[in-house]
Amino acid sequence: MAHHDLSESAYDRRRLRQWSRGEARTAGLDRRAMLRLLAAAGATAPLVGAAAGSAAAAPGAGPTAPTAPVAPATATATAPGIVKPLPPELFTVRGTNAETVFSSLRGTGVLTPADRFFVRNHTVTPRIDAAGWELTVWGSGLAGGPVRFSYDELRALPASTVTAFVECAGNGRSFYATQQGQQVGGTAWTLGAIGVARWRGVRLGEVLRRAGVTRGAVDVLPRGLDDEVVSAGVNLGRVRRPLPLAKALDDVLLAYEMNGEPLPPDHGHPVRLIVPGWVGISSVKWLGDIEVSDEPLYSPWNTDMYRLFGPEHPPEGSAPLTRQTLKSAFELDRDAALPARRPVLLTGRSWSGAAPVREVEISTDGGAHWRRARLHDAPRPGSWVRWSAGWVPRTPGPAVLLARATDRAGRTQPDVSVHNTQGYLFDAVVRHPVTVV
Ligand SMILES: Nc1nc2c(c(=O)[nH]1)N[C@H]1C(S)=C(S)[C@@H](COP(=O)(O)O)O[C@H]1N2
Ligand SMILES: [Mo]
Repeated sequence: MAHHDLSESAYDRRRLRQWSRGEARTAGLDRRAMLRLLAAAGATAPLVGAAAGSAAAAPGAGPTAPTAPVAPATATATAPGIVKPLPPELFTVRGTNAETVFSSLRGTGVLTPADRFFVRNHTVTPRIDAAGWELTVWGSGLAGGPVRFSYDELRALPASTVTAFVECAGNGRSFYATQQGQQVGGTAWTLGAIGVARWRGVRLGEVLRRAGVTRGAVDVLPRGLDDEVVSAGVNLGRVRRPLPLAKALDDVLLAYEMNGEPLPPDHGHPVRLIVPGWVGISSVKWLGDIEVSDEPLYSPWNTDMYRLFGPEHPPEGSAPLTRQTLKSAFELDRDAALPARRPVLLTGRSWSGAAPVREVEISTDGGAHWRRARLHDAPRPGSWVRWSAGWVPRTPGPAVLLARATDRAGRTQPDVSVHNTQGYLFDAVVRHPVTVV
């Protein structure tokens, strides 16, 4: 298992080597591509010494923790630390987290309304006043000292919008146990640790350029303002996970709106990161500061966690996880009762972190026969497609529904997912039991 002493320096050096080798392979980004992106960025704004007018740093100011007022959230009866209501028809509470009840998405559009968007909190939702908040960008990868941006300053920068899912790396984890008989650790999500929203904000690349990112920068490390995470007696510090500069300069957004409204408290108010296509942990909520570094950075969230460990993976673990995998889900309760000889319209959604979904097949007889579902959305990267298929159940008794997606990168959901000890990236076809009555 991967739970070593996090402060062990030999361990850190080993991770350092893995990171510099492995990340480039997994993300498909090499140093040359990164330098090209950096050069393109330089065409619109100077790379060095480009602090934004009013956001310029006080010279010599240290990289101190931001000073936004943070108060503990009001506890709710069901999930301590989540602010929004969690009615059981919309959410299943799992510890500090709330999973979307997938059947509650039936009839909603591509965008997941905030009232049913899943919440994954390591601790509790902090209450942060946008007026007193600021983002600090600092580190050895900048030409000068720290640069601070107020909420209003960020909102005054050129805005971008992107429709993208946020999906937990552990979404579908419970099926390692229930479908494959394998033991895994972590929150026992079914398929509802995903939501799609239209995010509006400013490109991270824009902010990094204004902060004076240099050609020597390799990693950025966004960090949240929520409480420090204590796991098995070890204080891991505040939630933070390094991003390679190439991704940071590509399509990452500092989002301040979700579906046309200011970000709700549980989803990162006032500003969060959105890293399209990548595992949810990348999209750090309640952003407080971003370190820009001229050497690779580490945190528990890209060393011990969010990598693949176990017999089917290298002894030192896989490269840090980046892209999400491929999944499908029915908008139907498990064990739903369906009347025999009455037509039913089965609906659901499929999504992939690698490429738009190309095709969805469904089976209503446990996988003996397959047919194509009708797609209701133009396949788009970073989003999901809604689909439907008619069915007239004949024989009363138990039945198993299956849905299997194929994406334009050529990936098809397999029958079995490759096991890893922390239960990440489940991608196998999920068996959905119903009863014909
Ligand atoms: N600061 C902070 N950012 C965070 C987290 C967190 O606990 N704290 N959880 C991460 C994880 S594991 C996921 S899956 C997504 C969930 O985003 P959501 O709660 O808006 O659905 O946020 C990520 N960003
Ligand atoms: Mo997550």
